[in-house]
Amino acid sequence: MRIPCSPAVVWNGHSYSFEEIRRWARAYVAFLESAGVKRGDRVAVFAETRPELIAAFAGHLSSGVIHVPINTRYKADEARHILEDSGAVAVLTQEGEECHTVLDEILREHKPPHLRHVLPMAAAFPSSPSRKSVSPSSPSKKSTSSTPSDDDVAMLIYTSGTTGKSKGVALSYRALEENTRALMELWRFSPADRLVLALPLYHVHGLCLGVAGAFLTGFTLLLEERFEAARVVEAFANEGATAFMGVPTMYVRLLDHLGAHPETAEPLRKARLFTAGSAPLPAADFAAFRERTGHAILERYGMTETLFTLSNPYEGERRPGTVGLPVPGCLMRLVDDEGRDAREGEPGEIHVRGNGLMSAYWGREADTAAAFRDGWFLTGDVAQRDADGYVTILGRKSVDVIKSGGYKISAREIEDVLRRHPAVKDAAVVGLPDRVWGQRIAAAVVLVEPCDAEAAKEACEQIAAFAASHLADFKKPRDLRAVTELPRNTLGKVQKHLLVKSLGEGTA
Ligand code: MCA
Ligand code: AMP
Repeated sequence: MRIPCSPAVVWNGHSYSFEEIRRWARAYVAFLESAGVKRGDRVAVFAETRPELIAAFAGHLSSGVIHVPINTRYKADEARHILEDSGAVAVLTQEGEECHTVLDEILREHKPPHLRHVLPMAAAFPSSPSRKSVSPSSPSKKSTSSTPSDDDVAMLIYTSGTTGKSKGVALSYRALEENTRALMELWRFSPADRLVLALPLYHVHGLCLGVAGAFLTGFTLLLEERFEAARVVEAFANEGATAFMGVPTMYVRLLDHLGAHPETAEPLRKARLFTAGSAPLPAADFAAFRERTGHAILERYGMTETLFTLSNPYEGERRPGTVGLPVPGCLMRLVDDEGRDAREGEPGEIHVRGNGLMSAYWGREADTAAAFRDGWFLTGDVAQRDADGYVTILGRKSVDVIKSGGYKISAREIEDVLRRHPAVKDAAVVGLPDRVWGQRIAAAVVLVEPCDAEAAKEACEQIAAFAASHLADFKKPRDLRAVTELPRNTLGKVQKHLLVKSLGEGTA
């Protein structure tokens, strides 16, 4: 991927040009080479957002090292799984951060077998991006690795599914470049744009549409370590921001902020574009945002395995509650339970072909084969199509896949953790509807020893604390209750829709 020569990143008031990022990336690649890291090796990044992460991604892309970002909220078990499963030979980390402490814990307990290097940020990058080199190798020396080819794996992004452990989605250079370019063109991004990027850099939403988008288009990233509504507004008021991409939870928070400080809506009116994705944007929030800012949020749909496949138009109607039409280079079918194309207005599973399809689930041939039928990727999402082609997402085939705050969460993974607690005989996890988070995690547990209400409450507190110590905060059950038994059908399968009802009504 060619990296342009214009302003690249603004961070804490400092501006870094693409040339500076490129130089930084070259020095970093030389540093990796001096550590024996080769093309095709996996290098994990387990550190909070900062400009070095942009340079690390650029360095990995330019040298054929496979980029493996790890969610910075992860606890030791979760991060260890990614390090082991990806076979990462090195991990980039920032001393003093929580991720570094988690990494220490992982290394203390049992070092992932392939992991040879822990790369502290300070050693991997010079203190100033304009400094020439920090490595024994010359930064100007041409990389010993040959240029990666389009079909090489550019990155492994871990995502949850219906099974317990997350899977590494292998995305090629071609998928990354072609799909991102299609979206950038569709949404008219240009070097004149300044995108407020407060999305995490370990998922494709922020990494592809944000960072790779900037690499391909040459726009400027107004980079934020984390999302804060006030900072987003500030970027539009004082830093020339033109665009923002967010998950629906961020828009809920922005709306709350605009409600509390109505005067801050004015600078947002000047913006060029607001996009939303990763979870359904409620039509009411679309309407409220339009009323406050004059902007119709452009909602689109995607998935780590397929990248971004459906989008409302840039020009033309952005229809609330829908995810629009296929992105150029993508095809979509809606397939009913009988395997036939669903009729207009009828529900069907979204099957996708297109420029952003993953190469494979890393090291999982059977899972990869099961995810495709005749070259179509089966998303598990259910939708319907209007007469004029607009697609409305209706839900998911599996209740075991939960989206909370834009994060995909496996109910099974949480259940597996709950069942490891000695007081738990059985457990079931569901997502309950939630205005802010989209879905909120709730759990019902059957205790090993039946007990009175007071003792059950105490046991639940202990189980919740146990879950919280093993799971990232966003996976932690927000509501955990003891029940005498789980509702099961005659085949023994937990009837989760009944649990959604009883936990939602507080009757479980
Ligand atoms: C945090 N809290 C929650 C949750 N997460 N409560 C309920 N449910 C949750 N899921 C609570 C915390 O416990 C804390 O509570 C308070 O909220 C603030 O937590 P914090 O972690 O600081 O929240 P945050 O950092 O502000 O995070 C909210 C967020 C974040 C910014 C919306 O969730 C986020 O960045 N989401 C984006 C994920 C993403 O990029 N997804 C894209 C995947 P207390 O204050 O009581 O301690 S890619 C994808 O989906 C496809 C391809 C696509 O189409 O894009
Ligand atoms: P992830 O695995 O994190 O990439 O999440 C992908 C999933 O997010 C999709 O399969 C959908 O269930 C959901 N998703 C993404 N965008 C939207 C959207 N605009 N509306 C509804 N669901 C969405």
